[in-house]
Amino acid sequence: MSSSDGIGRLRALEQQFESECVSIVDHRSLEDTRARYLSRKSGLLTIELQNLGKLPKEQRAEFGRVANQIKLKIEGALETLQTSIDRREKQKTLEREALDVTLPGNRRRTGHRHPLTIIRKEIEDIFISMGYTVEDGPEVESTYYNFEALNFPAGHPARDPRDTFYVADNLILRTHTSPVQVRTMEKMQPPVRIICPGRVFRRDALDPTHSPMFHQVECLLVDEGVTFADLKGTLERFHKEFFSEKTKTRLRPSFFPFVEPGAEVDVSCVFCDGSGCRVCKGTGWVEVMGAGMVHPNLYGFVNYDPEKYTGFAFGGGIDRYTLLKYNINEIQLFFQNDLRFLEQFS
Ligand code: 2U9
Repeated sequence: MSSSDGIGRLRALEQQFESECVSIVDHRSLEDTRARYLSRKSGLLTIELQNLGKLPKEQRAEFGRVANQIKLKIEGALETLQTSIDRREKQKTLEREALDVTLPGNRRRTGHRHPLTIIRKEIEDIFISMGYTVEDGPEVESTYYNFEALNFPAGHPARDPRDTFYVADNLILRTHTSPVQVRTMEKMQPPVRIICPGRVFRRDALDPTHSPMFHQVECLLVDEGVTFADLKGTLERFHKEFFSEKTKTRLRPSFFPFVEPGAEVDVSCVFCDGSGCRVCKGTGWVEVMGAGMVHPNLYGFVNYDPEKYTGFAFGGGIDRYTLLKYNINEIQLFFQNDLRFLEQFS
């Protein structure tokens, strides 16, 4: 093999490399080309250099010099290509992953309280600020706590299975939250100052203002020297806090087995301020609660001394207070879970 043949092959290789360079467009083609020319075992240029020893001695130096020159040239060209491919890939990634920070964000749908929960908490907060605590009790209740201990005589119509949901002979779904008060009195001596919010159940037909399941809040205060004036003052303060300072409260005589005397509680109409409208049917007043002084008979059931203690109690529907507060006329809306309705109360 003559030196000029050898160098000719080297130059041909150099040209072949140069023409191949245009097709190097990514890392893969770059590495393929690098391997084809420079791989340690089978690179085209490596093989030429391995054949160096077969050349006549005097030609080896020249051949070696040219081969190394071409090797450096190939390495340099690949290095430059590598840099520009890297830059191009990086640019592509940036374009692909570009964020337009001016785009409107996705609306996050967060949950919120049910209107009845909002109002229950509002009522609780008012009573807590007046020194009451909140008590809870079972929804499935014995007829003893729901009726007997509350002075309902045997055969009272409220005990009838047409009015009350029976689970077993002496077991019912509570018809009011009053059993919680009896249970609390059993556990502690006066002074007692509690409110009891919760679900209650009555066999009422569905209509815009009635539901077989609704929510009550009842209040009980027992201590020495508690009078009807304390009851009136507490009701007045509560309604002013809940509706507005303008709200007036009035009591009308009424009867409930567990209080004596008993009263129905009206507030001046929150919509017309008492001048008469559709909600108050022109009377200027809306009924919101029942109330009274705790019947002395009840103290016998819970071992309180009726000579020493007196107390007042009252109760109303949380659903009714919510209807009035938000000017809604349909109790069913609270239980249908229609988001178009519920979303208005966040
Ligand atoms: C005990 C003693 C007395 C709570 C009272 C009422 C009158 C009353 C109803 C109004 C509308 C419930 O939601 S409603 O159907 N409540 O009329 N509740 S006095 O009296 C008690 C409670 C517990 C131990």
